[in-house]
Amino acid sequence: MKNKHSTACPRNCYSTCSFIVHVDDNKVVHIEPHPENKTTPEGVCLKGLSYVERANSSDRLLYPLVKDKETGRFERIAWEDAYSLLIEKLTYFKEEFGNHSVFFLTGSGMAGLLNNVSSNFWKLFGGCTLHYGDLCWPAGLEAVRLTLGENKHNAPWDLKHARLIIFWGKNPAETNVQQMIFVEKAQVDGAKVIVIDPRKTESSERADLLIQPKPGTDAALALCIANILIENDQIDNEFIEKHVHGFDEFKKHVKQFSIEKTVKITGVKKEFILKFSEEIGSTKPMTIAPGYGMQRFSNGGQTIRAILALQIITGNIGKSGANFHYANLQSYVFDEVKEPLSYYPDHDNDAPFRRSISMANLGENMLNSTGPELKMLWVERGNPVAQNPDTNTVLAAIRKMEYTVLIDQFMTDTALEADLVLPAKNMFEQSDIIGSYWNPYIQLKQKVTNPPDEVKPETEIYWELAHKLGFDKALIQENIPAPDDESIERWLKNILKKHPEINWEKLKEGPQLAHNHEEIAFADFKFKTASGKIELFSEQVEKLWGINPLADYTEPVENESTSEFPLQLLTPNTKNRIHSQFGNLKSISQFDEKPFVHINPYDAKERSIKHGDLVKVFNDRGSLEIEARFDFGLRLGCVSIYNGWWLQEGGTPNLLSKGRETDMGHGAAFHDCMVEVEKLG
Ligand SMILES: Nc1nc2c(c(=O)[nH]1)N[C@H]1C(S)=C(S)[C@@H](COP(=O)(O)OP(=O)(O)OC[C@H]3O[C@@H](n4cnc5c(=O)[nH]c(N)nc54)[C@H](O)[C@@H]3O)O[C@H]1N2
Ligand SMILES: Nc1nc2c(c(=O)[nH]1)N[C@H]1C(S)=C(S)[C@@H](COP(=O)(O)OP(=O)(O)OC[C@H]3O[C@@H](n4cnc5c(=O)[nH]c(N)nc54)[C@H](O)[C@@H]3O)O[C@H]1N2
Ligand SMILES: [Mo]
Repeated sequence: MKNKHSTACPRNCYSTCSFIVHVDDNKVVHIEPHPENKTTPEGVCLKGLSYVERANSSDRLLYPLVKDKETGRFERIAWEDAYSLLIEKLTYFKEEFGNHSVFFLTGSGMAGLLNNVSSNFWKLFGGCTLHYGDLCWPAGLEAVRLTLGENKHNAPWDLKHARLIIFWGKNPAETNVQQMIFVEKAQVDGAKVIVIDPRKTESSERADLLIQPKPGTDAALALCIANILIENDQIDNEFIEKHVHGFDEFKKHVKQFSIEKTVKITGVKKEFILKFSEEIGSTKPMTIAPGYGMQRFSNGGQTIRAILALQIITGNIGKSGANFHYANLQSYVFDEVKEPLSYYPDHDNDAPFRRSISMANLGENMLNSTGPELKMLWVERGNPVAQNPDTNTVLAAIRKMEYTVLIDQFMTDTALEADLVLPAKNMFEQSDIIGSYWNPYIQLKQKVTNPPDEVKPETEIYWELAHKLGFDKALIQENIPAPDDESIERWLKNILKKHPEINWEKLKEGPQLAHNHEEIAFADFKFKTASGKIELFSEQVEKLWGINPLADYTEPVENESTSEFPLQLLTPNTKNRIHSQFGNLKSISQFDEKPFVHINPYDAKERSIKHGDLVKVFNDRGSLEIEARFDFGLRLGCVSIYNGWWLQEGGTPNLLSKGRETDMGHGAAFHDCMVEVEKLG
């Protein structure tokens, strides 16, 4: 039977597209744009289109697999046997070593409110070890929260009113393709676009100016520009007077960032610095869209604060076309705390959990866990072997576990390390509600097909386990929905009860604007900071993170002078994958089958490397043997490998990165990473 349904993409991506799926005989056969989402009118990207292949892929995991300890091979087992193993292991580790010997690890592979069911299960279990911080964006979130009070920005479509758009360490032409629609509209109306990125990117190809600083030095560049703008009185004094706390201290502080000093730190020519500050000083309204890539340094939080300061001192806040586009959490209406308190590991808001493992330091923290030692690992929606820093240490930590359970759709690098692999549902096989960190919509990702016979959504696994473990029936009923569609719907509608403004029937038709959506963020000039004003000087920054209350520049911990390796490794995102997903599909791998490293031909020449040569990229943490590709647009001294590649495909760049936290927010400083490249053969 053929039919059509509205749904939305649950991947961890700015765009969070709405789309319509055509289903024929329980198979997804076609995907088309959803006309009602104002931010994604042109439809999904190639990854979205590849869902047709992904849903029906012959590589999908379709039944439970257990590893034969002797041969290392996986063998199919029945669900009843898988449950028996799970009960046996969970009971054993809990009784012998305490429930905190079980570590529940999740990644960002699938969004949705039903993910909370897993926490409910682990609470009923008596608690377990969790992790804090995350791999993605927390340094910047914390930087914006402590400066503006909240993470929100103008409606995405308002960007067309900006006259100056600065993509600072963001590459939306690949990572937020839908944003380019509004950039083009602004450009048609005469807007200028500036890109700040050590790489020449698809976004910079559309720009009027590209500035290529040395990675990790952007704070110095921003503070220098602030100094020039203040000296030239190209700032909004009235705005500062009314809404800004700490301007005098800031003004004094930025004097140290002279042009000469900044040229030395950033490697950006004086003429470029002057041109850049002239554009900022003379063009309004201005929107800066800083990316998440740039905050993956040990100085990432302060870098975001320094760039945000330019938005503030020029008065480009609270107006059409004028705002700081970091993250828009206006559709995160279901989170009890918008700014997750789990960023503070000692915060005791969930007493039965022990939050001792840092996502950034996953490998080391797991290896060194005591009281009790970790014994059993349960991974869901994540691929930490490929995506967490320092793959070799992560591998050692997982291999030290006595038992590892993993739920996924495919046999990933992390799945290969597990003792028991359970098949995961895909986005079409269970309904759920999702938000977005860019567009202001709340959406229903609808169930449109039944999962294959032996694929069970996580909620069903928890439901069965909770019963088999003999947990209190009333508590199970309350916390974990029964497997049938009605119970799932009831569970979701129950959450909606607290939000009468969101209508279930309307959600089935398409995206709904979050009721608290503000077209222009901060138009009321109310800032939820300690002082009630925008904080250029933040005592909280010092108190919570022990760093300068003013935005400051410090060198990345790993750099040319602290490392014996001369090249700076960048590991950005790429168009046709979301992190470690999609690369295994033919519609995606037809473009690139194996990982490769981009290198500037001059750096390559010094090493006698030619385009297409097999090279070794290495440091003291690990190495990859991959193809070298010339990139004339890459800043000298930098090399770049997209993140997301699997070990099975030829290696993840995280073999080279170090587990290290950012200066605030407990993010991961992937880009504090020096390497060397040498020709092989
Ligand atoms: N297609 C696609 N889209 C995605 C994703 C994906 O994997 N694929 N992932 C989603 C997720 S989870 C995230 S976090 C976002 C991230 O997407 P973005 O915010 O765009 O971040 P990145 O791609 O990590 O980095 C963006 C740019 O920052 C540059 N950069 C690195 N270091 C520096 C620096 O020191 N200074 C400056 N100025 N620039 C620097 C890189 O060269 C890169 O071009 O994308 C989301 N969207
Ligand atoms: N070197 C370097 N490393 C990075 C980054 C970088 O810039 N550089 N970026 C970091 C960032 S920003 C992020 S967000 C992380 C992302 O890394 P992760 O959080 O690990 O996310 P993904 O790789 O997108 O997906 C993880 C897995 O979830 C699985 N999955 C999908 N849907 C479901 C489901 O419904 N159930 C279950 N059980 N599994 C499912 C997918 O098949 C996939 O194997 O990577 C980080 N790693
Ligand atoms: Mo991310």
